[in-house]
Amino acid sequence: MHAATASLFGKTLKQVLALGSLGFDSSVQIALVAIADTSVEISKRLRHAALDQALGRAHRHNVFGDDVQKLDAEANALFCTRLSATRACIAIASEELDRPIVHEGRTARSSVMLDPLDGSGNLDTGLSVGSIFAIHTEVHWPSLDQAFLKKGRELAAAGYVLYGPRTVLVLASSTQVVAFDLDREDNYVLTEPALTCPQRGVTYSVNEAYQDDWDAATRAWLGERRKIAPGGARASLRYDGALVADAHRTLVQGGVFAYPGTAARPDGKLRLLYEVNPMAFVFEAAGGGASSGRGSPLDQVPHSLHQRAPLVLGSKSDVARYEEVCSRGAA
Ligand code: FDP
Repeated sequence: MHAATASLFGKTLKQVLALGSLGFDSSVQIALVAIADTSVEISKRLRHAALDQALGRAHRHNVFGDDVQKLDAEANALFCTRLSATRACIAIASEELDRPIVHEGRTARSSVMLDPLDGSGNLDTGLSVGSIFAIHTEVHWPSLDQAFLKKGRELAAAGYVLYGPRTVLVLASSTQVVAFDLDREDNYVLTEPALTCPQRGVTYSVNEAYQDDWDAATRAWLGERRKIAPGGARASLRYDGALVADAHRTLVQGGVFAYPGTAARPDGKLRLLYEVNPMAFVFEAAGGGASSGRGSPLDQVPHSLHQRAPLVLGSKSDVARYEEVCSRGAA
């Protein structure tokens, strides 16, 4: 267990940040509090969404061509309003915004990237969804490129909120990962002082319906992985269809999550800045691995805000095996 965080069990997120235990500067702390407070609102909104008739389509598409749900739009507005109000935030980029929000003239230091409501295909059925965030910090007033088109490796913080039977906020610095549960008084209370991804796990998590469209190496890897898990155990398939839910299970229990590219979409579906990098940052800080086929996505210099990237996340041995098979072209 990480010595610095072992004694924090039961403390609130605000107390943990104020103690400086995770090493975040004040602009990151302020942004994190705004993100956490917004997620509490979203969690409540989700709980009563059917009763409030808040489910269903917003009848428009986002920059990716996705069918926007009413709750996607609402979650995005809640995050942007609260983050903008903190004044600690210089710029906000979101999966639901064509262009980032930029607060010119602020001396603030943090720029935030968001997937406000991930897995929104699960909304109508009441299954788990999430919010994903990542934060860069700046010393000087940045151009948009400087603010966002930086390697994921340079992130100051990243994490996600899982809205399931429990509302769980997972938060990573570059060296440690902690988790908080939302309590009855709507405080995030630390329940995992040092999350580490197990070195192996039986589960693989992938939308196998696309296998005919994967390249030969990915098909060979999955063919091998579905028969036998690392260590010789029998493999098991779990797929929730929401990245946050599938990644969280993989982080806690080990195994592997994959959203590879296909012939039609070589970069897959997941967005580098809003989904792939935040998750890769969490997994690597937790001792797991992340790959886009040729190394970690965190080492990729983004060329555009809305670019996509293939993603394999999970136990180190699983991710290493994926890279090995990809580097050979096929097993
Ligand atoms: P959704 O479209 O429901 O928002 O990138 C979004 C995402 O969900 C991820 O959360 C999820 O892992 C993936 O898409 C599921 O895509 P498939 O339906 O193609 O499996």
